[in-house]
Amino acid sequence: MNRKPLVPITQEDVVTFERDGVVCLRGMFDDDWIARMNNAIDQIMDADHPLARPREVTRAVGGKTGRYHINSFVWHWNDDFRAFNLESPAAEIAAHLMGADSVRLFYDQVFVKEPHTAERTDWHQDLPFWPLQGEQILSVWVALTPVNEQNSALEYIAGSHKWGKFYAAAIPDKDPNFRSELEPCPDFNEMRGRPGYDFLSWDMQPGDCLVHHPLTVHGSAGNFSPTQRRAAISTRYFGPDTRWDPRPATMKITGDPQLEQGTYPADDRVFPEAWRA
Ligand SMILES: O=C(O)CCC(=O)C(=O)O
Repeated sequence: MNRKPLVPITQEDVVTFERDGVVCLRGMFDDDWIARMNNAIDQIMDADHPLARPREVTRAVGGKTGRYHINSFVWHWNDDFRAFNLESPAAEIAAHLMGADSVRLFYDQVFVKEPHTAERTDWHQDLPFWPLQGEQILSVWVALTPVNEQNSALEYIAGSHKWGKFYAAAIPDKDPNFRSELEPCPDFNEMRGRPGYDFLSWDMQPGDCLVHHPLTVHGSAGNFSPTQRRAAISTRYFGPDTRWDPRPATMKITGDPQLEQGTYPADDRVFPEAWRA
């Protein structure tokens, strides 16, 4: 299993990430990581563990058996996820793109859309529901299966991380208790074709990844493939400029870190260091 990215990250990748708020990096993870993590996903999807945080949505296409499974903070109870977050190239990729000499793991999240799943991932930004602030925060979304327009490729709106917007947090199971005073994130499907909205999306192979800024607006459609699962792990990392900011309506962190508002979240138990130059 590779520790370093299989392909060098170029200055052009960094410029693209800073300009668009997202970059697609090809062929970064070897086949062993892909096989190990696909297997790990099969293990955790139906696991009955006290720390599991599954969210299930079954909105199926035409009477079929769709399933959208999300799970978060899996590394706390699964060694494959722990290794993936701390020993795969993901952490170095994160450090390189945020220009940091060290990164900590924030958390991991699994997104599996089985064939025939109509549920979309609504347009959203990530940062509004995270108890953090700073510029050195990002996600590495690693494709574990082929990904394309039919089976729920992720879509981004280029440059939206620079709009100065901070939309209300949206969560996929639409928890009615999760309230916010912030402006709701619009349905950007209505903006397609309008000037100023550049929608970005990529067909991907297992081992490719997307790296996105936490204010970049993104979402995905359902999985309309009759056969092809779409599975990805999105690992979130932060660098030294990050500060703890547990605002109202931000998500609960597994491990319940005890941190002072405005400090660097250097809690090794909850946010372990994942990479250092
Ligand atoms: O995979 C998806 O559909 C959603 C991913 C996402 O929102 C994220 O990684 O931040």
